Amino acid sequence: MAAGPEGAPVGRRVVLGLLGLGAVGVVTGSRIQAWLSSALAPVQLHDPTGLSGLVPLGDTWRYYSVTGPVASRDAASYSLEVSGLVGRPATYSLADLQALPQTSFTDTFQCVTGWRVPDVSWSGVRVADLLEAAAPATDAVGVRFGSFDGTYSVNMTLDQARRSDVIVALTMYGKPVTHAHGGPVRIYSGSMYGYKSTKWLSKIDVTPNNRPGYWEDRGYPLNGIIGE
Ligand SMILES: Nc1nc2c(c(=O)[nH]1)N[C@H]1C(S)=C(S)[C@@H](COP(=O)(O)O)O[C@H]1N2
Ligand SMILES: [Mo]
Repeated sequence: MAAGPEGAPVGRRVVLGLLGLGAVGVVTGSRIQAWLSSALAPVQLHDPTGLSGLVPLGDTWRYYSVTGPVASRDAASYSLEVSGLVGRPATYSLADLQALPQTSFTDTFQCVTGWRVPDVSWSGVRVADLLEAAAPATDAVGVRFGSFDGTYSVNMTLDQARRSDVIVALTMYGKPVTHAHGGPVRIYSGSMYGYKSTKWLSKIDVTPNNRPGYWEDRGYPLNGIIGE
């Protein structure tokens, strides 16, 4: 598996230094992307053929895990817990999720570090539907997506999580989501950078706040919407 800057655990200071946040303060996702792209651009100068310039950061997948290898879960052992500040907590098996209405769309996958993969088809259950079934309490503010890797987490506001392109993804390219891509079930959040899409999803926790998740705690914007 390829290891990118997001493939290994790094300390907060390292990431803040990498992003230049210590000097410039808060920046938006698009500025981070622009900065990283320009910071990484010199790599291409070492390519005497110039061919790598045709695929600046590559239209190819990187497989990220901040925890290294993750034990796989199959259809029988998988479960997703929806809990927290809700009136109706629930636990879904993979079959339960497959039995719910599915949403499909094709989109460009975009990591904040600059790589992107066009024309990825996804299908799965809208997070909005699971939230509606769970009946969030009136004082609920955010949603925390947890992973069975034991470490990764992502927060969104309830409004963000209810966007129609935020799904609990069961298929990718028309097939079950592979383990490397966070299967059997991951989040795909279409209008947000890749770090908002929790792999190996195990928990949707409705929270009284919108506290930073794994990468947000290490310098990435809490609002990961592309272009904002
Ligand atoms: N559990 C978990 N989810 C994760 C990550 C991770 O390291 N662990 N990396 C995030 C980042 S930064 C990106 S760009 C995408 C990458 O998805 P992929 O590994 O399927 O290419 O997953 C996101 N979700
Ligand atoms: Mo990413």
